Amino acid sequence: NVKACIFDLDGVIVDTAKYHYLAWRRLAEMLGFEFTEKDNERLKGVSRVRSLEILLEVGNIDATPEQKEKWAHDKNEWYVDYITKMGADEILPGVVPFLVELRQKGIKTAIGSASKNANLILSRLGLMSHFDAIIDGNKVSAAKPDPEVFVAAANVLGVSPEHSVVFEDAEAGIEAAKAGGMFAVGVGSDQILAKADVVIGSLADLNYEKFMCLLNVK
Ligand code: B16
Ligand code: MG
Repeated sequence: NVKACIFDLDGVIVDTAKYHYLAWRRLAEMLGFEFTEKDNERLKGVSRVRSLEILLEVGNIDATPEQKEKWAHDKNEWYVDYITKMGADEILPGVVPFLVELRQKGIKTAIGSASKNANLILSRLGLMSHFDAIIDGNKVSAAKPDPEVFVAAANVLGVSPEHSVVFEDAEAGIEAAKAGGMFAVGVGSDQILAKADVVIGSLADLNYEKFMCLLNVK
């Protein structure tokens, strides 16, 4: 039985994935190559530094550590510009009612995100109070697919991995959840998230009762 639900942030709780993409694409343009949405799939759930490395690989670009630091910094400035303009309408459908219902049923909730901007996003959208713990890219060192971020979240909640469920939109995140011994719910396309225990289109498809059914089907 489930005692904790741990949510990825970008792409599960808020629609920030598009802003990450716009900012990375702008950097690629500046460096003179095209960065497609398909290329961008590889960056989902991956840390900022690792994302930059993948992007440079796609563009076939060699860079010094100083250049890399500057580009990662520029990308983040553009990204922060976008997210500070976000409104509550960019919270993904179904998120708030599902969080409220989980807690009413005594299930703990946490964020397990690779982002260093998690607190900024959650406070801007008024979502902080819906979570019992927030573990983000500032608190862990190993990036997904390493399970560290989810294991840390379960620890803070005092729940063991087998009683924890992770919601993720990225392949690296699903791998992290499975490596941590947790049940993984993929949010998005079942082609991309084939390694998940179950896949849903969005949290709008779920309420507590349907969620319990999902867990039992597996
Ligand atoms: P930042 P998540 C991840 O967040 C994003 O999916 C990924 O695209 C991004 O590079 C990473 O956060 C780092 O974000 O640059 O804001 O520190 O999906 O784990 O919530
Ligand atoms: Mg994500």
